[in-house]
Amino acid sequence: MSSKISKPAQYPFSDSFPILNEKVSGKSLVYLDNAATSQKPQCVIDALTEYYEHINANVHRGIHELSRKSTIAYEEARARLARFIGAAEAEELIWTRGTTEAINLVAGSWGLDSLKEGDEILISTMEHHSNIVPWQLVAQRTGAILRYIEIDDQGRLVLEDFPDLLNARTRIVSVSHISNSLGTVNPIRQIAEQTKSAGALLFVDGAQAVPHRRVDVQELGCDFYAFSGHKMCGPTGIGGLWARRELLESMPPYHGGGEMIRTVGRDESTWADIPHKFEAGTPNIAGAIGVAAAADFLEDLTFEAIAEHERSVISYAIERLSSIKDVQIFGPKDLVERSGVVSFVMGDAHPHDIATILDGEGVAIRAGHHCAQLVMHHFGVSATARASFYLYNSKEDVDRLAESLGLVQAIFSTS
Ligand code: 7TS
Repeated sequence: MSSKISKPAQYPFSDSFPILNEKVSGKSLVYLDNAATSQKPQCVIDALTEYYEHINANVHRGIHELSRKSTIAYEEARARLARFIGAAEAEELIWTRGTTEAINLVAGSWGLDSLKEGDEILISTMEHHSNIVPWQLVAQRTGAILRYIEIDDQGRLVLEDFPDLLNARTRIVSVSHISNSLGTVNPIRQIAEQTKSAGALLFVDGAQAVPHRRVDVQELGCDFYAFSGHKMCGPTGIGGLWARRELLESMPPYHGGGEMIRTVGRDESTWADIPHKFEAGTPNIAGAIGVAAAADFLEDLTFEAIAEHERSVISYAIERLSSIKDVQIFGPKDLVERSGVVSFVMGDAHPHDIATILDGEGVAIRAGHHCAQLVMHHFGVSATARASFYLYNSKEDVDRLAESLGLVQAIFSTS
C-alpha cells in the first residue's frame, strides 16, 4: 500500500492542486465542497494545456496529422477510462457531459423505446434530482409508473421492502452508488442480484463513488453505470455511461447529428457502431484527455491509500462535529456505510448563514437541498449544511471547519 497518503507528515497530495494555495477572505482556502466538484491536480491542467498547445483538431474526420493525433488521444482516453471502471471493452464507454446526460441518454433512448403503459421504474427517495426527473419525464411520456424505495432515519435504503417492490412489471431499477446528500453507500451487488432475479435492468448513478473507490462495473453486476469527470479530479463537461455491448447495440440513438451516422438519405439514415452512435456532434476531446490524466493520477495514488486517508479524516470530522452543541448530522452512523459527505444542521442557524460565516473564514461548504429535495422532505428540513471531503483534505481542515462552526455558534447564541 502506498505510504504517500497514509502518513499525514508526508501528505503530499494537496501540493498537486494549485488552487489550494488560494486565499479566500484573506485566509488560506479549506475546500470542503467536493461532492459538488473536485479540484484539479497540476497533471490534469497540464494535459489540457498540452492538448490545446500541441494537438488540437477535430476527431474522426481529418486525415491531417493533428486530426490523427487528436483522434488517437481521444480514443486512448476512452480505453483508459473503460479500464478504470472495469469495462470489458472501450466501445462500451460512451462519453457524455456527465452523469446527468448519461441518465437522460438511457431514459430518452432505452426508456422511450422500451417502456409502455403500466411498466414500472423503481428509484429511491435518496436520489439526486438527475436520477429522478429524467425518469419522471419518460414515465409521463410512456405511461410507465415511477415507484420509490424509501429511506430510514439514518438515510439508508429500506431494502427489506425491495423484494416486494420488485415485480413482473419492474423494467428498470435506478439508484445511486453513494448518496450526495447523506454519504450513504448502497450495497449495489445485493441490489443487482435481486434486480436481475426480477428480470429488470439496473442503472447505477456512480457520480459520488467513482472519485473515491475502485469501481468494477462487471463485478457490481449492474447494466448501466454513470459518472462525472469533474468530481474525480477531471475537467467539467465530461463523463461517461457504461453498458454492455448488446444493450447499447439494441438501443436507438439519443441525439442526431454528425459523428453518429453511417449513411444519411433524404428520409432516413443509418447509424454508426457504438460508441459513436451515441456521440453526435464534436465531442469534448480535451475533456476526455483531461479525465484520462485524472484516472492516471488516482490510480497512481491507489484507491486503497485514498480510502484509508479519507476514512481517517471523515471519522475525525464526525467526532469533532458531533461534539459541537446543537449540531445534528444526517446519514448512517456506521462509517462502513458512509462516504465523505457530512450533512448537518445546527440549532436555529440557517444552513445559508452557516455557509456564509464559514466563507468569511475561508472554509467552502455547500448549503441547500443538494438537488435532493426528497431527502430534505424525509428529514423535515428545507436545507442542510454539507461538508464533503476528498483526498487532499486533512485533519487540519476539519479543525478549521470546527473552529469556524464555533464562531457560528457564538454569533447565534448572542443574537
Ligand atoms: N448524481 C449524483 C449522486 C450527484 O451527486 C450529482 C451531482 C449528479 C448525479 C449530477 O452530476 P453532474 O456532474 O451531471 O452534474 N451532485 C452535485 C452535488 O452534490 N452538488 O453539486 C452537484
